[in-house]
Amino acid sequence: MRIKTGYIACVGRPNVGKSTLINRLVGTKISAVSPKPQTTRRSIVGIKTITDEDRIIQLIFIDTPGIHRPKNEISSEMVKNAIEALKSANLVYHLIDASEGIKGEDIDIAENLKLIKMDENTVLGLGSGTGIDMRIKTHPHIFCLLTKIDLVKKEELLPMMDEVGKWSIYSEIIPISALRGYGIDDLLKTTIRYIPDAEEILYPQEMVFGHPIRILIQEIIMEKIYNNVHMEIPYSTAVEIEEITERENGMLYIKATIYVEKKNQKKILVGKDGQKIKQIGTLAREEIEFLMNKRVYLDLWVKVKENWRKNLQFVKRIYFSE
Ligand SMILES: Nc1nc2c(ncn2[C@@H]2O[C@H](COP(=O)(O)OP(=O)(O)OP(=O)(O)O)[C@@H](O)[C@H]2O)c(=O)[nH]1
Ligand SMILES: [Mg+2]
Repeated sequence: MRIKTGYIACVGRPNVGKSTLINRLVGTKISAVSPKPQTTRRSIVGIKTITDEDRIIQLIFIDTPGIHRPKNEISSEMVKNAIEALKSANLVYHLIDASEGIKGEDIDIAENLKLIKMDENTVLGLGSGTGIDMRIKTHPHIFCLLTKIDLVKKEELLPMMDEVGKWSIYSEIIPISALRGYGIDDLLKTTIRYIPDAEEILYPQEMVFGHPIRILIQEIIMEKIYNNVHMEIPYSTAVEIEEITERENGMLYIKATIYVEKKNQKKILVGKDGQKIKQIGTLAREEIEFLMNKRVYLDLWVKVKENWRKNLQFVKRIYFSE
């Protein structure tokens, strides 16, 4: 039996479709998606295991926070977390949103990726304050994925493919639409060609989510907030899962606290007569029930924690510890 396995890090600017792609590749929702940039706050590991007659292939995808210029403790930790994911990668997908065209930030990321391909010891500076000493062992191949091609005409796509080709960084350039599923089979087939042989697979075959279940629940609640609450408020929101208990009747009891930074944000999040928080709770509960195939009681609390985004200890506790 031949075994192949490897880590594939998915990086790019915020909102280019990294999480949508990861969900599509592993075949189920594991990472939050929203139209707002900076939805993903920590790297999320999703696993796809393909078995056929004579081989097992395990692809370990790492979704990462969008790389941007950080403004506070949480965004700087997010960018560091994204860059850390490159350290273990055998292959990197650099996503560029074709519907928006190539931006300066895409070029900055590409230039930094070029360094990790070539140098043993690289200090990556993707955004100020994020210089990270890389000590690359893997020298990953890098694919350019031009995303959201369902929104782009062919005449517009071809010049973009030419342009990124000139950068001489990418082993492959593949246009995709993660939303519609275009180009995904081609991407998977090509990916498998670049994944090394291995002695054994790293995760059990049936596993798709590489973290404790608490983190999946946190992602789901966060996603409902990003998609249902007014403009800036999701950015001031943090979700902490405090308890998950299986009750005797088989029901899962989940207690979560949603932190906001100011009193008036709490008012908006709770809504008139508690309508907003109830809507978020219902949407999140339905999705958790679907994913876990269990009845769920979701107990949501809203608390104010002033300026938590600048509180490194708090940020680490909620998002960067397992
Ligand atoms: N039309 C179209 N929209 C897409 C596609 N892929 C993603 N989107 C949309 O783009 C938005 C951002 O998608 P995400 O997957 O959250 O993007 P991301 O790169 O993970 O964003 P961050 O986590 O904020 O860095 C969402 O509204 C998606 O529905 C696509 O192939 N076509
Ligand atoms: Mg994301």
